[in-house]
Amino acid sequence: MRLRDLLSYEKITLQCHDNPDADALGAAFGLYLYFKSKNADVNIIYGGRNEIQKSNLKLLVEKFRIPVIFCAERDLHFKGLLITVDCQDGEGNVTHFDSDIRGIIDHHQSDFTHNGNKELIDIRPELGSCSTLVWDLLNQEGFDANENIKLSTCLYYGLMTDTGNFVEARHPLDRDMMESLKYDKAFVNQLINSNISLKELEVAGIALIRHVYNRDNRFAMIHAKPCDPNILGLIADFLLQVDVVDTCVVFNETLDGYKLSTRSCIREARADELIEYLTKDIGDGGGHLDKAGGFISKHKYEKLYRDMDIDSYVGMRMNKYFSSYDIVDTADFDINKEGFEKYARRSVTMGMVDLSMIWENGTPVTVRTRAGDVNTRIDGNSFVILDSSGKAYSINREKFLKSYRILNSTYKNDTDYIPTIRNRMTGEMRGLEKFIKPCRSMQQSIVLAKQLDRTVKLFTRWDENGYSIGNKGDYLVARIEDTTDISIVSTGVFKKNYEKI
Ligand SMILES: [Mn+2]
Repeated sequence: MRLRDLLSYEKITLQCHDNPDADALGAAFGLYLYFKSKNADVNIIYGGRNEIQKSNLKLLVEKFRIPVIFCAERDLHFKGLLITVDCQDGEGNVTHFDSDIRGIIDHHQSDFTHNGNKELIDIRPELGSCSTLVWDLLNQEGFDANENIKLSTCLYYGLMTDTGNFVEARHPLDRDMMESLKYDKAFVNQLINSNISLKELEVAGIALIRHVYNRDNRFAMIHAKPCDPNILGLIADFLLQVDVVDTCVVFNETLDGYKLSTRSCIREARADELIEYLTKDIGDGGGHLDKAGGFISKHKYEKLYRDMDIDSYVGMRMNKYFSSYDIVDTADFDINKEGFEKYARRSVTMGMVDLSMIWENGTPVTVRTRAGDVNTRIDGNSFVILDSSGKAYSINREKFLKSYRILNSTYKNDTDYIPTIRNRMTGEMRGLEKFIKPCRSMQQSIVLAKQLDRTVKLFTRWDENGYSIGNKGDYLVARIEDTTDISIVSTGVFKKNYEKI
């Protein structure tokens, strides 16, 4: 979708979901300002039973004069194009309004198939907020959100509240936006401090009293009454501070599903992995080692767990999680006893970047790809390699020239994010694409590998705190020169890159 292509419509209506939140308002406001700057006839609306009530949202709308109109009536027809923002028509929290033609700008997993005009639909469930999506669309049109502090603050606050304080902001675009927006810090602080109503304080209090504790696996869980999703995170943060609680999950029901928030303070269980386990096949989730959040779709839940209430389900999955894996710690793991076999690595095309081509020596930089960030400092010898899954690694010039050959073709990025490089001193960001050259490993490297028949958590010596997880079917791969250097390779990547010898 390109926003400039929508300018041909004589009238544009941006519809937020009922009870709009900061993300819906921020995203709609961004679109509104762009269309307005092009002299389009544009409005922001929402329907439902209630006008905005939350004090932080009222503050936001009033202070920034977001021109949002509440439509209590249902039988309305909107001329021209109606775009649902941060939502999709047919969802429980979206009042249906009639219109000539429809579009969607949203970041929610869709339960529907949309047969409409592709140019009018942009749905990206991988993004933490709809504000991020709009920010990206605005950037494509050269519309800089930082030129309007009201807008930059709205987008920032939208992402912040939709991702539980950035905990669930896991797409590189989310981080790009978060790091580059120049927002009104004092005002965001004011918003943070008018986040909870007295009613919600009571909900949180009752929730804490009604905790369930599991002694065997040292976890606690809470089923809270309906409340703003942000409050789940607050309850979970509090719950984790209890001395006998190592991990916890707090959840509640929404119109079309359940919101969940997980926390962990132990090395053996990551909060982001817990949330993935709890939402597997029925929703999605993500976050960090210590904090994460996610969503279960009622529609999908009913299909798989019709006879189980949500409390039993969460308790069952939590217990199952703790008995679902083995631990491999490379510090005391004897590879010779484990039935590893020899494989040769096929030569595959990767990408390389000579960082000294970009900025001068001494510059601290972050290379960002879909698979994560790599921090390094440019020193004349610093190269970065992007492997076939898009993951970046640092490598020095000498080592690179010894083992790789640069190819005479162009590098193809297969992910939904174009790699970037950021100067951590100045904040300047550049697209990496034009600096990437394809390359290929010259040596055939031999490894020892073993396919997993059960989930494994791998603890390595270079990652003191975290672990990487290998699922059934994945491979443990050890370098033949150093058998304590073990990593996990997914089934698909392994089959593509290795062959048995
Ligand atoms: Mn949202």
